[in-house]
Amino acid sequence: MKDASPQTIYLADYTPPAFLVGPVTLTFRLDPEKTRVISKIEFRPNPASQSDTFFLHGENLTLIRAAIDGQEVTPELSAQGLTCAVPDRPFTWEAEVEIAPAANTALEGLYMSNGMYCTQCEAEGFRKITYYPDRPDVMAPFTVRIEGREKIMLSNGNPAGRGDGWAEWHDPWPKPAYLFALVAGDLVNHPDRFTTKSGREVELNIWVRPGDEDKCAFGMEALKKSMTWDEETYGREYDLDVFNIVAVDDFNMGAMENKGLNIFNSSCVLASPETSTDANFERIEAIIAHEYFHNWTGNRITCRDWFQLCLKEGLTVFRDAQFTADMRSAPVKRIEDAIMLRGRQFREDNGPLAHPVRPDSFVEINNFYTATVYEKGAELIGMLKTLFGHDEYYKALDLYFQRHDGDAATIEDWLKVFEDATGRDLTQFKRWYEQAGTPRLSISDDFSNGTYTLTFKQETPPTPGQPQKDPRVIPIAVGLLNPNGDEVVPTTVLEMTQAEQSFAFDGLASRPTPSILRDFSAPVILEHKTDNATRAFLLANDTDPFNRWQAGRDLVLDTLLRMIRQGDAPDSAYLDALHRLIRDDTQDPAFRALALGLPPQDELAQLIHDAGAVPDPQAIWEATETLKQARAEAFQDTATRLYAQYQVTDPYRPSAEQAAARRLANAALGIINRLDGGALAQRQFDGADNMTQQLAALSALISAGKGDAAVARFYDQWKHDRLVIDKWFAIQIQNAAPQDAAPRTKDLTQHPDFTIRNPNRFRSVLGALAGNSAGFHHASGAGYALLADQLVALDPVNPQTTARMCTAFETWARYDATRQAHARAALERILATPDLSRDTTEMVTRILG
Ligand code: 0A1
Ligand code: ZN
Repeated sequence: MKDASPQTIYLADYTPPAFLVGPVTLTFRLDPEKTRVISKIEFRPNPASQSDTFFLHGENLTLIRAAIDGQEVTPELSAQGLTCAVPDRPFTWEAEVEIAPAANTALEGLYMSNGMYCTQCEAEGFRKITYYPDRPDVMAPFTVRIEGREKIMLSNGNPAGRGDGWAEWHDPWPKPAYLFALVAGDLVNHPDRFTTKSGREVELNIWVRPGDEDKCAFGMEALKKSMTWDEETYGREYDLDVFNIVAVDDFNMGAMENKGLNIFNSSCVLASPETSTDANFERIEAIIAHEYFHNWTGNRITCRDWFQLCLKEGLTVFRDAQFTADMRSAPVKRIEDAIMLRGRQFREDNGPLAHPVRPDSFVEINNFYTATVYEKGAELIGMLKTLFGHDEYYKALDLYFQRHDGDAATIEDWLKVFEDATGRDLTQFKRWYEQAGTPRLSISDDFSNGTYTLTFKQETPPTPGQPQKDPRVIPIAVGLLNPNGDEVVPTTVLEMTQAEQSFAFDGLASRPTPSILRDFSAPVILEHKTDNATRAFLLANDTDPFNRWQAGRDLVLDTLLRMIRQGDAPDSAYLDALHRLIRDDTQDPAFRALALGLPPQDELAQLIHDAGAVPDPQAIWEATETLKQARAEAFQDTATRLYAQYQVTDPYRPSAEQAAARRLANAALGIINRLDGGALAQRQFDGADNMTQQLAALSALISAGKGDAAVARFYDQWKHDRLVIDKWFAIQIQNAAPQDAAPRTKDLTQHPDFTIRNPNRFRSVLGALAGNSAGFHHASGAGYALLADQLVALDPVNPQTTARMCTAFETWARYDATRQAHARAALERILATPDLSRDTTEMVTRILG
């Protein structure tokens, strides 16, 4: 049954394009208020299509003139595009349109950021530039001429000439319109070169606003490492003479993989030790890699339609995760990814916005750039690699590149490649792409006559529109440990295919301790009723670093849940086990810092909800505070030692090793800070020569209630640097106590540097509020009301960012009646706003359920 809404688009309705496109020539006459776009496009009827309707997408365009084969025509215009009578043979389409980039605050299509022209065309932004079949299965080579007074004028592909007031670019690789890009402005570059393995000389540039030149070196190194890594790991070489990256301040997402001209949110490329944290450096390296890797997984092989988004995104996220694991620490990366997946994707899968990795319908595709499509999509690739092993995985990938280069492909094509390369049937595996929801895996075991049997049961709760779920293929990596801590059975991948299934291990002298779901081998929730002694044993002895960390996490969850539910005191066995670990200097400092991390309060709320109770965010916050205090008292001496021992004395480098030391030292600072009233934090703040140290100290000072002077000084020091000021806004809200979070946020929205026009700034303030779980969900409803006010104001300016931020409300139905009433009122108020965008309407409607 189809939705009554006329705008819902269904995967099942896909039909091939009626016309195919040959070379595209575009001329831009730049002007902030009236840019002219002149297009010349070769069309030919598509023999694979039943339709002869000539339809071109186009939104907010003023059509000046249109012609077919040189003859003026008068197309029929609508809000979505145009139709026109055309000959039944190849023909040349020409059009001239006018657009107003300076008035474009939605940041889709051609817009202006700080006086610079730039574009964002994914997913459907090209139709705001000119009339075109704006769908990813229509691919063409582009030639672009830019006319303007800007010093630097860039587009996709290779430079094809430039002169006074003009520049030309030619992109020989057929591409869909969503990969089109244009940038023009008074930019400066950080140049470099790269020679590909077959000897192609590539000119590399990072283009930035004057003043940002000194923040490009790290990004450039990351780019070169990515290029080498993709050659060595996947055999993929770069295919143009230039690779340009541009940093833009006003950008809705992280970055965009436009062919040969990646456009980055400046926060995802600019880096310096003074202004960026270790975490920023790691993220920048990963995003540069991600966009670069898209050149093959996304650009050379693209998606047939937007339902196939995970084809490029899941695979590219998987590839960037492999890259980070290779560049840094693989276990640390895996643990961080699992934390992120549970925090964002499991939450999505569990709520009103749950959707399959490959959705089968949407209203606004921009609302489907989600953790499910990206991160769960990447987990599915990881499971294929685990199931088939290294060699078969790369055999399949070679076949994928060979078979589909130049194609707009589907998930069916992708799975067929694996089937053909491995001889296996993936019919059941495909359910991972089609069924939403996180499977829950419960475990029981038995030991008799030397045989140890593990029995697993899988169950996926219903999700919107999908009441019934079928069993999935789940790769469960398992190892068995002896009572003395030795591993008796090394990691073995069990392939679960049934709703309930047993696996036996024989020849064992005694009952082993199982280590299940090693390296987080599948994106499932383990329901393993084990005891704390076993968890402490695994924390001390497991050979799998992920499961060692998981054992620690299970211990802390157990104590926190008992504190919240029963008012128990912090568990001393947990404190002892953690203390043993952090004292052990043979352990990786990054791993110890991760073990000191506490579960997100939102995740605790979800667990309490899953167990059939109503979570109280205030009680969760209080328990977390009590536990932190107990840890501080128990670990004081160790923390003092660790803080001193892990100070980095060498000059700052954003390396994994240095970052690990700073992370552990800053975790120790957080502990000491609870006992010394902020004295050490003040010393660190005063002496810090890098942002990692300075921000950790500032955060500690605010938590200790001693932040006022430091907050003011930090602002004074950094008021010229927009990215640092984003941090300044966020940290004050992240560290606010529950009752202070909304009032503090409200004050900050009145600060002269707050603006809803810049997505980074909006997110740094309102995103920080949404991330302060007890503050946002405060029983007063002030958090909900404030976010609703701001979203109502933002929607007419920037629908895409408004819609994304609505996800803050996705868990509203977990809470008590008072909170629910406040949340519902806030959501209904948003929905009742006149002329609310399609983006936000879809999100709020789905969230309300
Ligand atoms: N494809 C980009 C992310 C991106 C997606 C959508 C956008 O506008 C709706 C913009 C950027 C990536 O995966 O990096
Ligand atoms: Zn991507």
